[in-house]
Amino acid sequence: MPPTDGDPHHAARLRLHQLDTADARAAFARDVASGLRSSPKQLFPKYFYDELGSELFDAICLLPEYYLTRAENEILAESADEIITSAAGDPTGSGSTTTPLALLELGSGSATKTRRIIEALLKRQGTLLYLPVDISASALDASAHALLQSYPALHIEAYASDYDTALARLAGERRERAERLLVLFLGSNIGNFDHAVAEQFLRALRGVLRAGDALLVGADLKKDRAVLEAAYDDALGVTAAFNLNQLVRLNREFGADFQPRAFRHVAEYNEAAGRVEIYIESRFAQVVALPALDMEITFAEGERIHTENSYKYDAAELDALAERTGFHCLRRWTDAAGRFSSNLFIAR
Ligand code: AVJ
Repeated sequence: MPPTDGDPHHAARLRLHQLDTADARAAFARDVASGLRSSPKQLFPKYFYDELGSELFDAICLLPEYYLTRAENEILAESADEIITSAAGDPTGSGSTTTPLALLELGSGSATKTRRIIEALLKRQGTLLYLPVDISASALDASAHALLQSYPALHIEAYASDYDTALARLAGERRERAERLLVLFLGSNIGNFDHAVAEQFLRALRGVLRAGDALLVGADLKKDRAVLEAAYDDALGVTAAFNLNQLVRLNREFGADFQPRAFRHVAEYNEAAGRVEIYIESRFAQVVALPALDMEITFAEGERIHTENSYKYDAAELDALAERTGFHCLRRWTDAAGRFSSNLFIAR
């Protein structure tokens, strides 16, 4: 461990904004009630990430079948310097483009992969302002302290929030900032969005940026069904636990009586739609009570709750996505096995 800097709680270098509080719980309750009343039933992936859910996702990233994290980490370890010089509009790497970059990350989680980018930026400009946004306050708090411990020249302004709330807040603050921005949207987080929503989201993000700002988008690539389905239904059952944990969360937060063992995890590649679909499937006919929402939910045998989509892309789709949303895809890096892509979008 590096020596402490006389500020063990990092108070001077950390500001943590909790943007979602009372409203967030009411919105969660509304989403659950309407999602479980609709047909087919659905729950939203952002609700996977309670404290246990965030830990289970970190475990997923270590699974042999879940190649995405390792592939993206390989790209970032190999090419962080090149990514930074391209993002800074400084292809020779001479540092001649002197305006420092600030780093905004959407869905930062444990921010392990981000270290490669942070190190490259610190090497280039000496200090760095890092603005992580994550729905999980616990993950945000833990990762911020770990990063500040590692990097004495780092300052962090963290937002515990969903993306929309954070973007609305950052839009106001962007105007006052002199730095150029590099935005990270890593790990195939964009894969949770339907195509139309992904476009809307990138346009909203573009609205927060200035021309020349950069966005690094991590996107998983289309590939063999067997590889994709194994990545989302691993042999140890960690992804199943991650998915079914959403029922455990409903038990805790809304007094529901879901029996996780009465359901199974399903992951199917829908090749026509280009996405892996994740479901919670009822093993038999049953009725579940949700007292806090004053609801009873009936399941037929085999009936499913759709909990997540994970879209897979190809290069042409990513280039087109950039053009349609006010960006230009300047460069794309892939891992040696060609499974995953890191795409550098520049705001036009
Ligand atoms: C966090 C959305 C990138 O889709 O690969 C992993 C979530 N779900 N295993 C993904 C997830 C099941 C993950 N993202």
